[in-house]
Amino acid sequence: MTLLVTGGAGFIGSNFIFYMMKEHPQYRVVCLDKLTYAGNLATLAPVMGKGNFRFVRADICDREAVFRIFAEERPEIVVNFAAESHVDRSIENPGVFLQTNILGTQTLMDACRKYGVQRFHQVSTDEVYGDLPLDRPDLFFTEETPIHASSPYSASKASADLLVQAYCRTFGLPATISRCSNNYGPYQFPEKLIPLMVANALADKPLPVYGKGENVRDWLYVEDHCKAIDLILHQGRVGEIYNIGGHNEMRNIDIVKLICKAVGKPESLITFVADRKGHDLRYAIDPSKMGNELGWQPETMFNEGIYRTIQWYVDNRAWWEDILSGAYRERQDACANGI
Ligand code: NAD
Ligand code: TDX
Repeated sequence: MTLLVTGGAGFIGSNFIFYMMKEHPQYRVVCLDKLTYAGNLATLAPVMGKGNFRFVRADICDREAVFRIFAEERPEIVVNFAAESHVDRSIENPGVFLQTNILGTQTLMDACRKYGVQRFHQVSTDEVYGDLPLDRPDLFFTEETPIHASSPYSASKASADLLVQAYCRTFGLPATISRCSNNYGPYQFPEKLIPLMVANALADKPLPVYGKGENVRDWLYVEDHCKAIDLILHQGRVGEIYNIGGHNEMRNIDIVKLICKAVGKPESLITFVADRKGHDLRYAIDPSKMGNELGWQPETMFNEGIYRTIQWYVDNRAWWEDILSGAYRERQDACANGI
């Protein structure tokens, strides 16, 4: 079985590669990644030398390169994590989000059609549903909730989802889609809330909380997301959407205060800054389809996972300091061309 993972040098994709190589040691795993600012080849060091792993630097929008890799590897399963993923960047510069997240997905699906891939899985997000009000804790996103994107990022992910459904219906592409809530864990790029706050706190820098910090996110430990995708690939029904989340709603301000406490820094570092434009108020996933159909349940509770994660960033300073200094880009640009 050959599994092609796009975006595997990023946060969730790398965790997924580690998970799949541990759970399915007989699989060949090919990682296709452009190594944008968000991709870090050093993250993949634990698997780089393995005989059943190959890294290819390529852009999912580059039709010729994508088709060549499919011709060489003939993957049975393709999981698409490759995306521009940061909402704030999509507000500054939407174009590349439309290019990668929509047209890149189309290019991959065209290659899947040509080479008869058995399963194409699109890693989507709960952000395609828009947001929920703060004063209605009884409301959750189900798979039937209408798409209602708020940011250029979520609009691009929603567009890709519509295209996946269209390819499934029109061309019979054997596709599935998962929509997960906010992930946390090791190897998350230090522009996202949790790693950014840990890095800033450790350096005694201000902790920029948007607005009043009352926005709510539904946090899931990254390995639970990886396990859910593995289940969908092997037991999920083609043409279906699966919501993934662990009922772990937290206000941003409470997470930032928890981080201050965990690393022994004063809450006076917290600085309230201008709110994100169009800032979604609350995300909350109803994951009952994953539980009822596939028997999936999150294994890592937030109280345990968040401290393990904070400790990982404390113990792996070199990983994120290399990113903050920009050294990782120079090194991988010098060595990764043509891999
Ligand atoms: P990330 O930004 O950490 O990683 C993205 C990876 O994709 C990087 O390695 C980058 O180099 C690669 N990439 C970007 N453009 C590319 C292109 N054109 N061609 C090939 N590779 C390219 O993202 P992440 O947080 O790991 O998210 C992965 C996926 O999961 C995304 O599709 C995202 O929408 C989705 N998702 C993320 C979360 C979350 O909380 N992080 C939650 C739900 C869904
Ligand atoms: O400096 C910050 N201050 C702050 O208050 C940052 C970076 C974020 N925030 C807030 C904004 C959000 O309410 O924290 C919350 C989380 O922000 P992000 O880490 O940027 O994540 P979010 O916008 O919720 O999107 C994430 O989850 C869904 C991922 O980045 C997406 O790729 C995924 O689809």
